[in-house]
Amino acid sequence: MSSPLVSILMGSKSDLDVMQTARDALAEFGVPHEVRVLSAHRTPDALTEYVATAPSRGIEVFVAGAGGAAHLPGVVAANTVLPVLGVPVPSGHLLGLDALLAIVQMPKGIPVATFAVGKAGAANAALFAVAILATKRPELGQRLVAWRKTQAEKLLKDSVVP
Ligand code: RP5
Repeated sequence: MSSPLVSILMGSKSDLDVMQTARDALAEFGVPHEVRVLSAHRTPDALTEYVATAPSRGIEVFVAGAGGAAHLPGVVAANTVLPVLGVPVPSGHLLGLDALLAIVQMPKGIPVATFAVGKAGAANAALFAVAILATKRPELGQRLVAWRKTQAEKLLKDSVVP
């Protein structure tokens, strides 16, 4: 795979089941990416160092998933002006509502785009990353159009419920 364009970050290995969905979607589009487990509160120095050096490796978009008091996407956004797509991961007693509110309620000035809780959000964040990259790469835009066409065809094929 050529040098990564997207960084998929997660706060814990326990987020991998959800974030694998983003990884699979990027792989489906042939978008080179790298995946790291780095935590805003457990490994803050390693996280800021990683985010600071990512653009020099060609990273253009971050997809960051975390659960609980999900600081990760906000801390990534605090350290870069590249787009940060936040995925609330369901974990613990509040099942992702905590992470959703933590990510979506970023105070004015440091934006994080927030997606749905769980695998749907992880998939959509990856599709959104492809859309961002497609603004400068027409072939990716064509792949997105074809992907949506296939999705619609599948739905229509099974649209008649016997
Ligand atoms: C967050 O805390 C992680 O993103 C994860 O969703 C949650 C729980 O982490 P573990 O205790 O499972 O490592 O930092």
